[in-house]
Amino acid sequence: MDGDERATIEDFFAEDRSFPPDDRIRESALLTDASLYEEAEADFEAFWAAQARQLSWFEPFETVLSWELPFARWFEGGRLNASYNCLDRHVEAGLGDRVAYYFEGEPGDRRTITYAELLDEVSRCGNALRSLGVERGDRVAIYMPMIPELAIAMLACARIGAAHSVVFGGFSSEALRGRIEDAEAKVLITADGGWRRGQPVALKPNADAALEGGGASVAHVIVVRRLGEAAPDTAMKEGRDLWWHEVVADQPAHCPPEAMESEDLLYLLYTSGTTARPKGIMHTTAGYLTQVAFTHRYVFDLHPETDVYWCAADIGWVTGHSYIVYGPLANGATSVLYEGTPDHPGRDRWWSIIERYKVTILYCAPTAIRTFMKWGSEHLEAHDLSSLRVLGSVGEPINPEAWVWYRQHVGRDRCPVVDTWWQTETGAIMISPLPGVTTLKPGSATFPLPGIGAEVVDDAGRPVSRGGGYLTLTRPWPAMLRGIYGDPERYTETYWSRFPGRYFAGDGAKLDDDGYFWLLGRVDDVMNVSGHRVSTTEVESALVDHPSVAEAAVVGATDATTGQAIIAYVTVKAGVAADGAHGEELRRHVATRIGPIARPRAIIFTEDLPKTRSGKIMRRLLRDVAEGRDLGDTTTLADQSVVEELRSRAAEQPAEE
Ligand code: 7RM
Repeated sequence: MDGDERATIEDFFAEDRSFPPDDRIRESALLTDASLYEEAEADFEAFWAAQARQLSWFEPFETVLSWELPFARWFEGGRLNASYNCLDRHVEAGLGDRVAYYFEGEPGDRRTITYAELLDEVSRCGNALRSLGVERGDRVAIYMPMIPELAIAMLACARIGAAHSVVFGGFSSEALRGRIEDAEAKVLITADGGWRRGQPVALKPNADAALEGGGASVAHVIVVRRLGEAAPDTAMKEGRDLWWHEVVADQPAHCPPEAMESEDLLYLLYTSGTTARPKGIMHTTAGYLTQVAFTHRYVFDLHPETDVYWCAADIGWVTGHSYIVYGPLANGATSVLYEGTPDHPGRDRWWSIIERYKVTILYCAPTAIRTFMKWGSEHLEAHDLSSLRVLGSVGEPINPEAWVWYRQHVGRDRCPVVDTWWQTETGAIMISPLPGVTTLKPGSATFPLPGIGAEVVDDAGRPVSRGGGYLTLTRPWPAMLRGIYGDPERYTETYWSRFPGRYFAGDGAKLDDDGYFWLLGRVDDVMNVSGHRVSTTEVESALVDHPSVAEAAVVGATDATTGQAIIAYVTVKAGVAADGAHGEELRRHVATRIGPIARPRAIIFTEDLPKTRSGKIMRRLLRDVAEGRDLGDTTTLADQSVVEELRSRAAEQPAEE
């Protein structure tokens, strides 16, 4: 390129469809103009202070923000309790009979839990924890399936001022042990097991294994009886283990909430780094609650009196913490909570849930949407989805074609799709449209929310006004992580050192001519093809743009001539032939859609892609498969068999064209 410097990440994919907010949404939307953006730009601290005042405080805060880069303290001097904000204040306002959760278990069992009932249960659980010696400032580990007791346990911890550390129920006993030990948890709350694809899956044996030869800080284990007869051999250790229904049910239903300081630890959530020790991401009370409540209300245009909201994530992931538990409850919303998988007993389980509860807001991951695309739209068509009003997406870049499919088949062309970008570390949504305000472009998370500062910068940290680069955050925000538990240096080093004065999220992004943000995936995944820096997301979007493709994952494999060559793993829709001729057609399609430099060297057809439990494609594994390397640690993989399958397919591929 004539000695010119290459762009940090190049821009290939152009998407020109756009959707202004329609009248139906605008008629009742909380917000229909840019006033909130203007208010926040004029004085972002005053803006966040106004949001914080929407919470109930035992003591009002004195300062809004003290910022000693990279350490922020929000709303100091104030005292409040997260569980009080999620429960008591609604009951005191006369809303005790409002449904907090419609729970549906995978086998079809159902429970409706009102705010008054939830407050009752949380209080009993809080008293049970106190009776076992858990005090303000302690940590409690939680390892459970997606049942109401998981949310109850979290809120009970918050009520008595103990920080929870939820470990996703699909993780191994070693992962659980490591997290218990890092946090020095006093109590572990678990269950005999849960239901998955029609089968009982025991959990208590994993909890026992985690505590064997480790986890010495745990004095007691509380066990919810979820499987009952289906897990007949649940062993209970004398003196250590207690059944939830014995220790919780007998407690008084009054449990005074601790008046916590704004910056007291609310919870730890560990992110599984691929190689290094997991990082215990720290979230504190007031700033976190302020921003999750604010974003939940405005991003989904929540009308708590009438909406039925469903976030189909797992509570063990940050999306569940912020948008199944704290955000919706702080706003007095009615939510659906579903235990199981989308294909049990049939591939229309989600649509029957939406029909039954008349869900108005659905929030889920692109991986789910692409799976439904693969299965075919006939599973949706038999169901009445007319209650839906707003659709959300989170977890990965959503390819424009998947976005359009979601809008068309789930939203029946009537619902805005809000693509929400954020991380465990940010605690709450950062970049997202607002349904009544923003003109949507399929595949774009659009703009930073009011109060948020985000910029795309080049290798040298200079802001770019158009094109690709690194996504950075330019000022503190209330729900930001306060650090990595026990390791302040790692916090500074990991998030604040690559670009001085900026938080660097690890993601690539580009800005288009209208200033829209387009997320381009992790910068570690950016490929270098003959000196061109190509994002995996753009090639994947070009593949999913072909009518036969449901899902694609692209990686760069070492190549003697071009540095890296693009290898594409592709899942086709039901009924499409996955043969060599079709592979050729897809290679051509990518070259035409975004340019010859992005033409994959090989297309590998596959039924499934390796994904983490939260549904993110594991490109590292695919790179290893493509380059024939040993796979290393695959314990965070949702389905181990996928990799073996892929390895044998990759071996069938010719090395060169
Ligand atoms: C909420 C969550 C964070 C990473 C993040 C991105 C990716 C999440 C989007 C997205 C493109 C989105 N927390 N990511 N949302 N990429 N568009 N709307 O996922 O900590 O588990 O993951 O997920 O790479 O850095 S997380």
